[in-house]
Amino acid sequence: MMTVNNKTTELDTLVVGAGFAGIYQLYTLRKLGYSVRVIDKAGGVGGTWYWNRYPGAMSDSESFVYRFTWDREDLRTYPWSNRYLQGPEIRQYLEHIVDRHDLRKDIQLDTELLGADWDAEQNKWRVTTTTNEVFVVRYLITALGLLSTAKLPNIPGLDEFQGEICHTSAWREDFDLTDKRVGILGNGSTGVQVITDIASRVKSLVSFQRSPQYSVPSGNGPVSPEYRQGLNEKYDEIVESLPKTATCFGFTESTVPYASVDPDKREHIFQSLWDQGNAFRFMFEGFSDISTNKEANEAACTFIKSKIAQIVTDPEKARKLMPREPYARRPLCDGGYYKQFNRPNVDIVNLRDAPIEHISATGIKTSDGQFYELDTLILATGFEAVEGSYTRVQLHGRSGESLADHWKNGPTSYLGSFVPGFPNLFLISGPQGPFANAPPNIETQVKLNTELIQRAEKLRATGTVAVIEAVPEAEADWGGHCNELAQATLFPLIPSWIFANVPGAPRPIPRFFLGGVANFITILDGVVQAGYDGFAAPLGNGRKDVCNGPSKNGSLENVTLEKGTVEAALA
Ligand code: NA7
Repeated sequence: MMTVNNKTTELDTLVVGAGFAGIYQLYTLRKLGYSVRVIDKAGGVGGTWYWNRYPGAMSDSESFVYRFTWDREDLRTYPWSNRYLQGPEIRQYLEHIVDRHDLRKDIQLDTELLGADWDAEQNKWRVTTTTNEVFVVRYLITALGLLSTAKLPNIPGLDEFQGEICHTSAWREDFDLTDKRVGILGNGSTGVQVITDIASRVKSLVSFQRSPQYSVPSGNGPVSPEYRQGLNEKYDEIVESLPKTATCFGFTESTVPYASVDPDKREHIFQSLWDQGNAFRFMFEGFSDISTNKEANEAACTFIKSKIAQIVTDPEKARKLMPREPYARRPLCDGGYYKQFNRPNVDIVNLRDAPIEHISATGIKTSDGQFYELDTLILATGFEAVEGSYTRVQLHGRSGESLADHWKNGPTSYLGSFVPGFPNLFLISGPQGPFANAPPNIETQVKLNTELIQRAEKLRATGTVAVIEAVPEAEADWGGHCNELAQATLFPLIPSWIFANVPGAPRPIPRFFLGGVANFITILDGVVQAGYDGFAAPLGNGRKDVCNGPSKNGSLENVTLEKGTVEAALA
């Protein structure tokens, strides 16, 4: 029998994941003098952008806000040339940050987290990885990403397909689509980007769509040196404004309800949003209630549908591309998606009209008897979102309960990061954290983690053992608050990765805090001011009624809830 000699490494903190979150967390903790290492299963930094190398991969947050805000000099000097960053540019940017701040020496690549167990005697996590190294650490910070476990479709015959097949998050760079007959499953953000990018160079492209979606122009294009200069001059102002907004996309969300606007001006507002581009602007900058009020939402739907009808010349293709649902998913934007369907080599199959019957060695057969011969099948079928990032690892808390077991009734946390029974564990972008532009959103969470660790370490220096642990009531209160906020929107009307469907639960459970970053920060301030409300003593005050305290002020202010709309639709 072979004996494996494990190497044990003791550290203050282990961070798992070398994307935006892991990199910033490493930076903050190292600056404070703590011993910290980042591990990542990838062979490079970048997190989600390391893996998602599919054609057309682009962030749809604008370039000026898709970066760290804490390095003001770099904000002004790092070059970028378009309104949005492509995937490779984001990887290069993160590589640059890692080098600029000399972080690479504490990043250990090709090392996958397998599991971790809380040792209640030592108050430490014992972490196992795919290398033979065991980490014994006081703090374990998981920065695994919201969307990192690929979701593969369960379609009869998928395994029989003899052509090339690839999920977009496992894209091989030698995957050549030139002159191929390509089928693509999925038309979320990823599918829309892939279709737009490859339509012109493949022999044929069939987009198999279960739920056609609303997409608006991104408005991508080069930025002028004058634009960049102007931006540089007001970067401080921009950075300070971001946490005062709900989505942190670099604009201020409207406070004007649709119904209050003169009917003659409404169309003009939609048109100017369409002309300007950007999905989140379209949903949140023109009117305050597109995502919360049925009439406002229907108006946005009608506007986008009229654009689809204008752009797509074949009425049958246009019919199939028309969304049949409210505009209540993560909003999408594109660089000319709908017009790709005017190409003779591009077609759409609406799977609600004709579901897939099976996949064979050579293609896809739908229930209307059609057979689509394919050389290549692209799966743009999304991710096991949020808690799905944790299903492949074994994390056991104080009682031995696994995180997966803890979430058997739905993914929950306190403040998006803390789970009772899992002391000194921090989930960056964990369940029920804010839904917003990732880098600034992550910065807020990293700052909170860092502050809590400092507080615990100060207590430890005085001889007081203090773990950072949410009390169960805080988690329950937070979950209730997230649910209340979600029900005040139209998002629960649509099954999407924003919600988890838990068997037996009366309604889908929100995977996010939909109250916006500004309100989230107000809540965090309230938590801190109240003596670390909702965290167990001695670090916190151990209070139970977290959301009834000063933090309650942070509810979604602009929501105009149509009472009963969501309940009725879900009944
Ligand atoms: P999404 O947004 O979850 O989209 C997945 C797409 O795949 C969506 O169109 C799904 O249709 C479709 N899908 C999933 N399973 C199937 C099966 N079995 N058959 C047919 N179609 C299927 O993932 P993305 O990767 O596009 O985007 C994820 C986020 O990453 C994105 O929003 C950014 O924030 C970054 P459905 O809608 O479920 O009918």
